[in-house]
Amino acid sequence: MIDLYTWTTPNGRKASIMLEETGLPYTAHPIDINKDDQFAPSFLKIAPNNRIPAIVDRDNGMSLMESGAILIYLADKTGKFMPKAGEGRYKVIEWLMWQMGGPGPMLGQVHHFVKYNPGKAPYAEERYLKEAHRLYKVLNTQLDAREFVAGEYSIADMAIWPWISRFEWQTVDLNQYPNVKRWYQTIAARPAVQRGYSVPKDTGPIPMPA
Ligand SMILES: N[C@@H](CCC(=O)N[C@@H](CS)C(=O)NCC(=O)O)C(=O)O
Repeated sequence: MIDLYTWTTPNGRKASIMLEETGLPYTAHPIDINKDDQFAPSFLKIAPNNRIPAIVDRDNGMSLMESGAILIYLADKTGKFMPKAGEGRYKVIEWLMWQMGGPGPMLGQVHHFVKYNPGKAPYAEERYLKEAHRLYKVLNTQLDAREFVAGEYSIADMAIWPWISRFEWQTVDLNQYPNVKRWYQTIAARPAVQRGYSVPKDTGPIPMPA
């Protein structure tokens, strides 16, 4: 049994989608980051960076924060969605790290400046939108000859997809990136992804491109 501490954000959904995909039993505990639940001393004991997601594995008592670490842990625990060794494993880690260092922080800045504070910082809006389009182009190119980013459907796809699901916030037209659009729709159709998207509460249907 896994305890998942999460909220309805891209980083949180990575973990709930993986838990749904693996079929591991888990309990979701909402950490409402709009109400500062992430600063509660009980949460800081398992997530000292005061950010979601975090898990506690009741099988061994281990706690983990950082979505990338959580995905690797759950893949290793179940033997699913990441090769156990060899080049395939490192390709999955490569694209997982690309997400952690690229789309996560950069698209997060797009949400901050373009969606929530438009017109306040034109330089930042231009800078982060330019970077967002660069990252979408990289992803589109990677998906040119592949169905998924690193071979088989993996934790790398599960890490990237929730960030792309905010394409409307990012003012990105997925029709500009046809491989990303096809990949996005394929993953959105997975029942486990649909269930994981609604954890810890339903926020409406998955956004779909026109
Ligand atoms: N690198 C972290 C980032 C986690 C993160 O930024 N989580 C956001 C929600 S998506 C959060 O908890 N924000 C709370 C806050 O800003 O105080 C991860 O991948 O787990």
